[in-house]
Amino acid sequence: MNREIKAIIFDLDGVLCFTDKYHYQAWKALADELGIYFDEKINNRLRGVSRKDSLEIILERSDKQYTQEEKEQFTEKKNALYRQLLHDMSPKDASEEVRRTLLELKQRGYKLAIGSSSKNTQFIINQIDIASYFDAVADGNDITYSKPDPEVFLKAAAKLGISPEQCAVVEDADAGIKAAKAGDMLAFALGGDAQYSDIKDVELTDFADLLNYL
Ligand code: B16
Ligand code: MG
Repeated sequence: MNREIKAIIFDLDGVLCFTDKYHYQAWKALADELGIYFDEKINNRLRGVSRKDSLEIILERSDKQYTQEEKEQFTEKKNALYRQLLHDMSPKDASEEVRRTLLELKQRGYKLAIGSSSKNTQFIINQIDIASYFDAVADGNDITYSKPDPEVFLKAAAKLGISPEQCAVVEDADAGIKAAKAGDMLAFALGGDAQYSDIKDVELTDFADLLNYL
């Protein structure tokens, strides 16, 4: 790597913790109610995608046209159920490997941030008790454009006061790798569909593998 990295920006869902099963349950309940087919494969397409855009992907399987107001009701309903399910999360949902690695990176002098599309980021951070590792958080509430737009990562970099080319991003979603590269950042792919990206810089074997590159 021929650039000096000063900060690392972590995606939340799929990297620091896993909320996809809760997203799945909540979207499935809504889809069932609307009589729309939905499965785990379609759910995989929602990784890193905003709530609004996720609904559009689900509605691809519907013959009906819904108004903007109806769509807003659907996303609100899904989110209410999703937040109820998030109460099941606890500090155990951030693994020892994740905690150990974050601590080591901090000790090595890196600034750490979260860059997530989720508007529930703060709630999840509190549930799994990881706030103390991070110097900044940028999330779905800070942005107009969702990944693959780089906005959320650029916001995180600005909050840290570090220039984008000195930031690395860790992502599980292809949309997140695209966002990192569009923001001129180094992109680490960790699982998900990020690992198949043609534009990722490094593919990680696991979370702690980061320590071999930084
Ligand atoms: P919310 P990330 C993303 O989080 C999820 O991967 C994606 O499935 C979800 O639709 C999106 O957040 C929005 O979440 O409904 O809570 O605002 O991977 O960017 O941390
Ligand atoms: Mg993710």
